[in-house]
Amino acid sequence: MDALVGIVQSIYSAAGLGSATAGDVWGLLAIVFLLFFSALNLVAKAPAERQEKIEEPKVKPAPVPETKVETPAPAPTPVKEEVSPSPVVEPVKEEGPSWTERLKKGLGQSREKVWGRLGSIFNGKALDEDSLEELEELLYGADIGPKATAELIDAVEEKAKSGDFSADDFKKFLFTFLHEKMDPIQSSVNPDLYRFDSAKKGHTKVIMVVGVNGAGKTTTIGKLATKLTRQGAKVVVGACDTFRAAAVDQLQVWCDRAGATMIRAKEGSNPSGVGYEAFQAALNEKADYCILDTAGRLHTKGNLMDELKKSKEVLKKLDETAPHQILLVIDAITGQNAMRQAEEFHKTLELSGLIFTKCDGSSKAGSAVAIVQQLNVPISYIGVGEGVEDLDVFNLDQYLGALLDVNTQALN
Ligand SMILES: Nc1nc2c(ncn2[C@@H]2O[C@H](COP(=O)(O)OP(=O)(O)O)[C@@H](O)[C@H]2O)c(=O)[nH]1
Ligand SMILES: [Mg+2]
Repeated sequence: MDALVGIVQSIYSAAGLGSATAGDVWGLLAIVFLLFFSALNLVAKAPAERQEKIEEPKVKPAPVPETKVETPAPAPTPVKEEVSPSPVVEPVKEEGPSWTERLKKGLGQSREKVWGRLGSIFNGKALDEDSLEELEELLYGADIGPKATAELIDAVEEKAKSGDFSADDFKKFLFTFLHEKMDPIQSSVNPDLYRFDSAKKGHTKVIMVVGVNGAGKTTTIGKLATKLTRQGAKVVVGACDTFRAAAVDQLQVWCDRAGATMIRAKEGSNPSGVGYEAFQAALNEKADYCILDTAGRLHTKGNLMDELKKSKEVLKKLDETAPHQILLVIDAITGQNAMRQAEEFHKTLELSGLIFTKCDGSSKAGSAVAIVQQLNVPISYIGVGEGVEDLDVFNLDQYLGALLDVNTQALN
């Protein structure tokens, strides 16, 4: 203690404060202890405060990752799934009855209401005047056209009068007669266009599809695109029906299912412009086919028919051999009016082929014979329903066999 008093006395003397006592030393010691503990306290608090300060930035940046997490939520991922329907649309399956069965069923009405009844006129006896008249009436009703009907009656009259014909003979006779009329024209169909040959891959063929509204153009193009892509062909479809948005959407669904690219109209485009753009896109993509779905129009509307001609001509700027096919879709139910449609479209566009649709819902399937004969244009495809499998390449033997209920194998 004395030593401490000495130290304090020397500090007091230096400061001119007089003599130091033991009480002063205790007081000073108490102050020193107080200062020491408060310093200790501060040191102990400091790390905790520092920790708080370090943790602070951890809390603050949280909103950033939060926004980062939120961003993908409205991001295009789910939208993309909607826009790209390819994984959503179920693949078209080849199922159900065979084509021959479908065709036979489809032509059932024509066969039963018209052609089947023809056979019943022949019962092995000679035909009298009444029976011949009935025959004539039925043939006119079958819509094979006045020319074929007149020729058929002439040919049958002599034979029938002699009583040589049974119902079966007559059917076979009809088969041969119609076959001879149509075969030279039908054999001009180029199968390359519908049966894809991978050896010719990359040479773009343009198929222009025309016809009146509701004939079945879009549906047929959808079926055709599906058939071609299934064979490994690359298909681009041009939606040239710029008048009806619903028609474009309908085509889009088919194209998505088929795996075909669809080219839509840009705003303000005219129909021939869309055809041109689609063909250009097909060439760029080295597609095998470019199928153009044109807007339906009445064959009597001159300005619309001219527009179609323009759409055809403009394609030649890209390839002077285009379009490689111009196909007229005819609804079989149309009957006699189908002939007038076909004549007008052919006059404007020089058709290369016909597609007969809805042969399943009509007893007028015979009109195909008259049109082929009159126009000298073959039937390329025939449709007997709304599904993909209800369309196939027109085969004359199959068609006549199904229409007349003749076993074509027995004939050969
Ligand atoms: N029963 C039947 N309906 C068909 C056939 N082809 C097309 N259709 C239907 O006919 C309607 C009109 O067809 P669509 O392709 O829109 O005609 P577009 O106006 O010429 O394009 C649609 O309801 C099709 O499903 C066919 O061969 N048979
Ligand atoms: Mg259409």
